[in-house]
Amino acid sequence: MENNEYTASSIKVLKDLEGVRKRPAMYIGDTSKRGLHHLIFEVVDNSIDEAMSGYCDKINVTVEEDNSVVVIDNGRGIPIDLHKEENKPAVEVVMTTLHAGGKFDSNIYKVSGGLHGIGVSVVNALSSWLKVEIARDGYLWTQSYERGKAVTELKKGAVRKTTGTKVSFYPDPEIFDKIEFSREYLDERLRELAFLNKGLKIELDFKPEGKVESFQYKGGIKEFIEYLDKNKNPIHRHPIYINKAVNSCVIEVALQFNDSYTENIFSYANNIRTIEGGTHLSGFKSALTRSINQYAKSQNVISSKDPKITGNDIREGLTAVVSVKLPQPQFEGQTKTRLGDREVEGLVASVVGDGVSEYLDRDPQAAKKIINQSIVAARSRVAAQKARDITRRKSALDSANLPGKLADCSSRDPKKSEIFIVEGDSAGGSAKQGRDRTIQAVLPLRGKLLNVEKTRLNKVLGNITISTLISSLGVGIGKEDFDYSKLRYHKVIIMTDADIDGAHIRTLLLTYFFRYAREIIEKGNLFIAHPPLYQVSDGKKKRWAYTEREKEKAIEEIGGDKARVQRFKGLGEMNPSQLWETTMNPDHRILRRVSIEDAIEADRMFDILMGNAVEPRKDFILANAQFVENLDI
Ligand code: 0RA
Repeated sequence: MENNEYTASSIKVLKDLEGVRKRPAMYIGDTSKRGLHHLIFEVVDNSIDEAMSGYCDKINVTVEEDNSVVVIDNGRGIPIDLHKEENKPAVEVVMTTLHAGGKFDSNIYKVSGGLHGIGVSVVNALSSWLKVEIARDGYLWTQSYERGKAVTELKKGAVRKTTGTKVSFYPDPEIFDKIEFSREYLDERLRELAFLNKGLKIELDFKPEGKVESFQYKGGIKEFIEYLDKNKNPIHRHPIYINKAVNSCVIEVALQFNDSYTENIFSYANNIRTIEGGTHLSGFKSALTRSINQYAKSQNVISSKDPKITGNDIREGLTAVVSVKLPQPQFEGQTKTRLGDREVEGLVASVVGDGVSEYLDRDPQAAKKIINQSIVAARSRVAAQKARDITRRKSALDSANLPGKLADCSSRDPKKSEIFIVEGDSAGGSAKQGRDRTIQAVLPLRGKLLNVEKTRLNKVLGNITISTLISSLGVGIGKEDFDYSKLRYHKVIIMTDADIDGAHIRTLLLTYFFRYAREIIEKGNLFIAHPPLYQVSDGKKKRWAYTEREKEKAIEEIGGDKARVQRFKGLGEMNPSQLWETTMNPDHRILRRVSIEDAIEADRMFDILMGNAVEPRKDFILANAQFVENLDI
């Protein structure tokens, strides 16, 4: 009987993990870059759980030369005692059963194994080998697995006084497209985790590049703010920092105002980025609005002619991080990244209200600057509203009233339609003649495009080039006006020259989309055209080359000595049929889709590119590569 039971449960375990191998995407999202990195983050999340419960203060991540991974923490160690029902050591159950972690676990702020965490057994199932080493109960214990199955017993080794867990694994090449980790990708998430878990030391030893990095922030998210705003000018010295535990909820908030016009709030629940916001974020916003208004009123600084200060006014130039930790967070929304727990809203609002009011009372000079900035924002909002009304009247967003420069397509189906945003009139002319006019619209941009990063909304709207763009796309601008559902083309393609001016215009356009029409990027509608770099010919045969390698190949094919190589400088050098053939024809063109992989880095990048700090701009080319991925050939 005993024996039978044991066998039955083993079979169930086996079936579980086989399911993971059959449908890995169900557990880790995909089997490309993101899913691969998820394996490391899953193991790290388990260590983070130990840290959040106060048992661990150091995590080491090593990526070896061969891209195997080692994660070491100094937590309590995975329990090794016998699990009665399964008749196996607890660690083996944790490693070979889906979501087994929770059963043993007393950690209250768990992230792993929950809705987002997948459980370390999934990492085991998707690794060709995995080895766990545990220091616990006075000894070192080890067990090895292959593709999710134990291949050794749990072995008791040398005497050890310390505690901790070491998990080493190699992602299974049968599952993953490519086994190669990206240091930048790991870097960003590990740094973020270190900010969110004050004092925790996380080390990344990335052997393929011979680079070791250490993240530890005694100031927690206060230092996160300083990191985010490195290239901005704060209007008061130190971030406002609030850290309080109420009931079983830990609330940590840091905020600082700078002289830019953008709002930049990152919210988290149990270290998970809540992209869709939720109750913690709304509690934060309402408390901030209330405290600032209350203070302004008490100081009698608002004249009767001034408009009422709204939340949006206050949040102009605000950078904030809102991080809450709670026992069982409820995640809602399309991507399960909105915190749903109702009671959190009031808790955060009361903690933030007290904290902000106290700060304003204590530092009247900073308070004055913050209030002033809000008043100016409110005034220019009213001015912007007027400008917006004018823009709307001038160029109503229906197709009957599109800007003159736009050569529209005949299709009215956004799913099939594309718009090429082209630099300069001559390239614009070629594009208009060369295009497929049923589905391709062309908008030539003339004159200087406004640097939206340095400009307030009403001025952005007054700028003729931007308003032509907005009315062509059909989407409107500004927090209240933007409407994705009105987008008239589902492929928005930026087509600029491959020179410095082209790069500049492209960056300005990207900034506009990032700041004012981010949904177009997020939904995957923004692309960059990729004209060829060279033409190789012998006078008769002609080849286009898009990369250095293609150029070499073309030279070979055309016959070495006879081949003449011409570098393409501008789109204007192509006639309409060449432009169509090389860059616009959906059958052979290369489009690169613009993506925002990491909003934190994207934001910093646009500050660097467009903001005031000159020095970091040198990194431009490097950083830019991150946001544009090859796709859609
Ligand atoms: C189950 C229960 C406990 C800890 C862990 C798992 C644990 C898992 C991992 C994975 C990597 N590092 C880890 N550290 C701990 C709780 C142990 C207890 O109550 O003593």
